Amino acid sequence: RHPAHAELTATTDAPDRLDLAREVREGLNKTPKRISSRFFYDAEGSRLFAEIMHVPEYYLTRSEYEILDTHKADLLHCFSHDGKPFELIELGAGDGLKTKVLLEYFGAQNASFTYAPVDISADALRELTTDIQSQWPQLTVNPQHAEYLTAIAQLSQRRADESSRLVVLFLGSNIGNFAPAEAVDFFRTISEALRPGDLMLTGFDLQKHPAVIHAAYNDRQGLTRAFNLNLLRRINRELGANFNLSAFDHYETYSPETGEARSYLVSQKKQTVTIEDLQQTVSFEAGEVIHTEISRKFTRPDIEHLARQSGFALTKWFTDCKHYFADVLFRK
Ligand code: AVJ
Repeated sequence: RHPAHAELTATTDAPDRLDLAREVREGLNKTPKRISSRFFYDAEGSRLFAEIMHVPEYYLTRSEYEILDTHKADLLHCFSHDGKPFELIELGAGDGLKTKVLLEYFGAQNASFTYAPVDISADALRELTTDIQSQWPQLTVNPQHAEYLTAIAQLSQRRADESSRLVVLFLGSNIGNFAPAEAVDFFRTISEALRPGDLMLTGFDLQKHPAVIHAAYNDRQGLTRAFNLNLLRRINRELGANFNLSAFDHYETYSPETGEARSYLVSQKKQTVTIEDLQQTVSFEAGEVIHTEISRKFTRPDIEHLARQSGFALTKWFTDCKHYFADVLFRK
């Protein structure tokens, strides 16, 4: 497929209503109750996350932006050794805020590359694609509305150019949403789909003063709170539930011992919620929580370990001036 004007590919396996139904049926029967953060990103959730990236406490985006902007020449040199073409695949592209710094620079240097943003939010992906094609009309954009692994499997099979190198971008510390063992499995699956010489650039949020991390997930404007609560709004809309959003609160913990920031929704009172499409009622005690997200923070040894365990060599380590964040280049 070589679309001059890309469309979303037909093979869509982003989490849909049925996945949400299964997740809610199973997750709200667990103790403690839980719903995966994969379900945050409906249109409203993606919009809220785009806003979170600009709140003063959410340092992650600014730190990573600084890294990519400072090191874009070095990155291009690594991606395209000897001026060879490469295919950029971005997992969880979102609104592409940070990636545009690279696209802009790579374009200005006349680098030969294509761009395949992958996202589970169709709306975010459509906006990103339109936006990028209007800014850089010559760039080949191959958007994929899919979950990460599907996209990786497909892209490794249908490289446009057999000699081109794949460069996987996995920015924003999205890897932080995985449990440690899942992160190893995920990276191993990616490394198995790649060929020797292919690269992956991953953004990792680093461990730092716990108060700085805690504040990033508990911003004063209440955007993180709205983002977390939006999950209940989505369940109301897609599954006919009657969650009363004002009867739930946002609560965040950060443990410097495990490096895990965790988000919860807290029931403010004893209450029962009906989920019509599941023909199910769910009871909450006052103070009972639904666990909705883990955003893990890393140390350098964690990252070295992850590379080793998943069949990658850690080749470059880029960080910002505060050492809050790292973009790390792995080579297959
Ligand atoms: C998009 C997964 C990197 O965990 O920091 C932001 C999502 N959650 N605020 C993160 C998020 C609450 C974010 N990631």
